Amino acid sequence: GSAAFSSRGAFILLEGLDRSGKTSQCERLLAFLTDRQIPAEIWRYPDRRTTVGKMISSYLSKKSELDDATIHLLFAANRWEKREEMEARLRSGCTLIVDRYSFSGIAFSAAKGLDLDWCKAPEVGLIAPDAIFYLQIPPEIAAGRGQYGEERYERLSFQKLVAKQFENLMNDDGRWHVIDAQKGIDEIQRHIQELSLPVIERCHQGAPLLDMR
Ligand code: 2DT
Repeated sequence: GSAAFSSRGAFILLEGLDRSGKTSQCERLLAFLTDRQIPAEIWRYPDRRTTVGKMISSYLSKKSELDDATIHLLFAANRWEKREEMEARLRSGCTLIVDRYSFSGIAFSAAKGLDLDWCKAPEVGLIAPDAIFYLQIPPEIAAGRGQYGEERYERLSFQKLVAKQFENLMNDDGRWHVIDAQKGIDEIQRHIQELSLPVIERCHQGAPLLDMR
């Protein structure tokens, strides 16, 4: 690109309930972009590989107990500890397809009854996504896609509360795209591809990185 612009990758986020199909859509989008020679990689949160991530993983698998505020801050810390690397990857031109981020962090904790503004506060200053695809599915349908695992939060009653919080977080700033997750895998993927390409193009043309606020 022109020296006047800093060409960068796009931050594309997929959010949704468990079983909404986020992970397969991330993988398909990666294959699509890679085919088109667009540098891209998948990131996911929580990143269970770090020290903080191991504490989160132990909590999720019920091997340890933490109070709601503490686990909330650990999830946020797990994003903060990757912030610098995320910025460097984006600035190097790589598009990041991210499986869950701050909105999962806020929705899951607010669903437990924590104050919404308190939940949002530790996210402020993180890098914000350029596009958010919310894979919308009625919690009952998601639950019907097979048995939930053993992890914490994998209960229909709680997933319903989380869905409400997600819907509350969406806004019309142009970054949020609600995708009907009951459509076929290919149709959903085509929709995500069509909406992602112009965003990636804009970022390559030098659109500034966004901050969570
Ligand atoms: P996975 O099953 O996708 O690994 O998610 N969660 C996730 C939070 O409560 N806060 C967060 O900040 C994030 C990123 C969602 C594990 C569970 O952790 C929840 C499901």
